[in-house]
Amino acid sequence: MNSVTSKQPEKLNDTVTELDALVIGAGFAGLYQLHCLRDRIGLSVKVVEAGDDLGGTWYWNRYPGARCDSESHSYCYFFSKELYEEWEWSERYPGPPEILRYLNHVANKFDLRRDIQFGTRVRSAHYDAADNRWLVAAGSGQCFRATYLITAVGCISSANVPDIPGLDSFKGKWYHTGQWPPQGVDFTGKRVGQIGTGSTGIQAAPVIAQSAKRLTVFQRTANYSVPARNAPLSDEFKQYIREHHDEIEEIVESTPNGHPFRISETKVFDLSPEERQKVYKAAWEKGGLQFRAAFQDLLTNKAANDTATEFLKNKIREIVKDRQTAEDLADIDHPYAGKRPPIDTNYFETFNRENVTLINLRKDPIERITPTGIKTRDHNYDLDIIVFATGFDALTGTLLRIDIRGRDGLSLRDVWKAGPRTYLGLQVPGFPNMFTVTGPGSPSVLCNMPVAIEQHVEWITECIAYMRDNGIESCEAATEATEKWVEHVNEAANATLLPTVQHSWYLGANVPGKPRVFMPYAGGMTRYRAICNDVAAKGYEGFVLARRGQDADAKRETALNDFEAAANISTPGV
Ligand code: NA7
Repeated sequence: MNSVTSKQPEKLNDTVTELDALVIGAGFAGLYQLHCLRDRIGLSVKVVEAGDDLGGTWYWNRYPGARCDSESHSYCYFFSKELYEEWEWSERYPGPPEILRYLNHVANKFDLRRDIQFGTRVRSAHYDAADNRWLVAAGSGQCFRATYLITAVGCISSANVPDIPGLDSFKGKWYHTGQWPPQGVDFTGKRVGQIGTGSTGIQAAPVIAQSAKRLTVFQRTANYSVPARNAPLSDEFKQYIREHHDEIEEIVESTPNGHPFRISETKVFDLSPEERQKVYKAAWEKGGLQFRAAFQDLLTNKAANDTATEFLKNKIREIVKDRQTAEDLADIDHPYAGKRPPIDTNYFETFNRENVTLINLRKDPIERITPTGIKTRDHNYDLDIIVFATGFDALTGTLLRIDIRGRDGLSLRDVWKAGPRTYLGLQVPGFPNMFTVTGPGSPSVLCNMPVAIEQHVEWITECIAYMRDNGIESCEAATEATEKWVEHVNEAANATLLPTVQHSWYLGANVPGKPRVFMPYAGGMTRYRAICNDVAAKGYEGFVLARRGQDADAKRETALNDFEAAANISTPGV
């Protein structure tokens, strides 16, 4: 697609702006979506963003130790070779400041800021069938009317602060890692309690421990972690990156997780125990998510996975000096990578510090927060600061906080009451012309995010271009195709060990009351990309593409009725 002259947003009055497309969110997804729709196919587009600046996840997640788990030379856009070659990453894994510098560079290069409105949180988005427009209202009192609504809200952007009794009474300060104050937090001389030992807690604890007077880590579920082995990139590697855009892109597009390394073709039991140990040792030394790629069958064969868990638990026992602490840290109840596998810098070593204590909540659960700290069943911990590294209402939380209503007032909250149902993670029946970038049912969080984002944004752009070229007014996932896709998402998950972990956020289990449905597509990015391409090549098979007119209205009506019947829901009034 070539660059074209784009239309301008039109202000209908002081509060209403008319657009072709409204994009919600100015992270990796929203920025690229704006560029594609505006500069490649000439639409009038606005991005609205709740934060005061761009960056999405990286705007909010500025907690101590925050760092991307994907390697920098793959945690970026590939669509522009010039952009890829001119940007120089400094470390193996970028931290928020460097990622934000990168995204600002992208925004400047493609002149994106002029069409982004910051500090604007979307409250509602209602589809008006008579006009085939989305009416979107923001907290600022502003409204937008757009033909296409594209949600680029991120998968892990709604903070999950657990409802522990007494939080309001706490006299100290508390923070959630996903809503970190831009000015930072000074831990010097403070007694800090950290709740949560997922990827975030594992990154944060070593850094907090360096300045806090005392750090008490409250662990509910023990977790594996592999050293990240972060380091500055060598000049040689920087040159390799500059000169190998096409090759690196080919790798990230042909591996199931979108990372710049291939998964081994060797199965665990193809090797003798000694040979296997050598592979694990080498993977441990190499560090990072590549550990998961050490064998082909780690995520599909429990016995194979057990060999990895044994290796990793032994590493914990080797590193951590206090026997009881080591046992509490190594008392892990799920397969390796069955939950999102963390990578770290000195996490287990941190428990050898004199000022750090681990509390095993499985033995001594939190009862309440008091004015002076945290009370577990058996102890009181006096604290000045509580850090909630307690994760997110992932994949659906941010979308469901917006009052999204499709045809005839159909509410997304009702439609997803029993868990998200989408076609390809891209659309929901009853919500014409609404596209969800990395929505539930797509690989999303099981993939290196920018790779998943680029694929979705390009697919959506091509779909909209096709609609316009063919006089199509609305595109809507068909019910039958959606039901089949949901089935396939379940099948793909069940072919792995992932759904066996009952307390995983992939299943929504971390948020009380959230339906337990395995949300991301575990069939691999490569397979998913091929499916999406095939759907497009067949004239958007599984989508109802409608031209304006009675015939189209009838088709939409049928699609909606089918969907309601399948989901067993009634259509609420507007
Ligand atoms: P995660 O992976 O959801 O981890 C959250 C942690 O917080 C995890 O250890 C939870 O224990 C713990 N948690 C949550 N609620 C509570 C309560 N009420 N009491 C005690 N402990 C609690 O979130 P992260 O931010 O670490 O990582 C999210 C993603 O961000 C990550 O996967 C990367 O993709 C980047 P649990 O395991 O539920 O027992």
